Amino acid sequence: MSFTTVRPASWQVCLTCGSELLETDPAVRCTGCGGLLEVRHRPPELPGAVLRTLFQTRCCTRPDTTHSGVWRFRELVLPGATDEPVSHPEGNTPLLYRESVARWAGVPDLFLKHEGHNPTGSFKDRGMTVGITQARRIGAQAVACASTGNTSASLAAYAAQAGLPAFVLVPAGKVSMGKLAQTVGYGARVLAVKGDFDACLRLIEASSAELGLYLLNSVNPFRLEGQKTIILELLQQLGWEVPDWIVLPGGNLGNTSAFGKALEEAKAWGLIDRLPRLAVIQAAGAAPFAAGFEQGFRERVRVDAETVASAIRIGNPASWDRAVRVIQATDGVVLAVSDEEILAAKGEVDRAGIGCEPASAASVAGLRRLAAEGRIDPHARVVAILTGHMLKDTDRLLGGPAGRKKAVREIEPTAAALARAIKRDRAG
Ligand code: AN7
Repeated sequence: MSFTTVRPASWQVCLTCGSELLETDPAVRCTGCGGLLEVRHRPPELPGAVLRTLFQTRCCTRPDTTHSGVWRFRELVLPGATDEPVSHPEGNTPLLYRESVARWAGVPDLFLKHEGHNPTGSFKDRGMTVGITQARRIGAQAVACASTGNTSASLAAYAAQAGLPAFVLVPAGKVSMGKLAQTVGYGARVLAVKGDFDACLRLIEASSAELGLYLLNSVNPFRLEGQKTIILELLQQLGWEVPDWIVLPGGNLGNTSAFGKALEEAKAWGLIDRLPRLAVIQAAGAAPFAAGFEQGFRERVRVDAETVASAIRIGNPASWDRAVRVIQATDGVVLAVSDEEILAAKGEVDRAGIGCEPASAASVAGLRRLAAEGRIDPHARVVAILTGHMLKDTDRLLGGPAGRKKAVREIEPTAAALARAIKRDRAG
């Protein structure tokens, strides 16, 4: 299409061939070349300082969609949408400080942005409220995704709210019970594919259009518009003072892409005056992007993924091209950490009384290593993103049946047995 008159509030552009599509085009990829799409907005009419005040006044208003941590920023998310969004509401997640975690990471000025406080327990809700709102706008009859678990739980919840049938493909036997239970409970149809996540995504991408399913994986650019608000909200919480680094886990690289877009727009539109650097952390057994970074992104890397952090067990990240641009634009780094480092970081976050799922702890594990190696200055202000709630993946917490027996001791219902047990524990 071509724009002969005034541009609409938003439109889509293919990042590979530059073709432009209407904002309401239902295609999830470029219809010409198959490239990834990006939503572009006309710059807001209000200057940055006025926007900041507007966002602030919406924080403590009526508990409706204005109050949502996504739709509070609607001018930067989906400015042309006039219909009421499908919102829980979501977002408004805390920015936490815990001295013990900061000390362990080696960076005293560390905040943890806990996206596990979203309605279904992960950051995915921020993307899904926009994705499902867009599904409604284009008249989708059913929605679908491939998932390592969190996307499916979120899709199921928002599809239920919108009254849309939802279908999810998950790698058989590789998704935590909590995430599966959520997905089933919200009423989605779960199809366990005998293959890994990458096979699930390939399958649903190839078949969704033919089956009449609107695809809501993060290849869908509207998901990313919602996930941008993690950045907008944390900047607002910091009084729009830009941190030096933002550290996040990387799997399919949707968040990495969304974060970069949010930051570049925030700078272009006068909300902030400089960009922070991004550090993307992958699990060593699922680290194609870290391998790509090491070789200057000369070529796209794919691996067979394996890690305890099941949420990021992804070997062929869909948003690769977008994420490469973001690392280059923010002078970012990409690092792989071992499962042992991830579990050690999770232990620290859990014992600080916060808790998170293993994939989330990758950000804290990576930060510790980057600080120890001098790649992040210990005096830097850092925000690390915790992407999912502690209860999302409890399989590791109790260490299987044997570990559970040790962690949760059974006693007789007598005062003597109770006293004995407590004495023993206090003695260490
Ligand atoms: C807790 O649910 O891909 O790099 O299908 O659940 O934006 O993909 C989950 C990803 C990090 C990685 N932390 O984010 C899915 C899925 C948690 C996650 C990631 C995921 P991206």
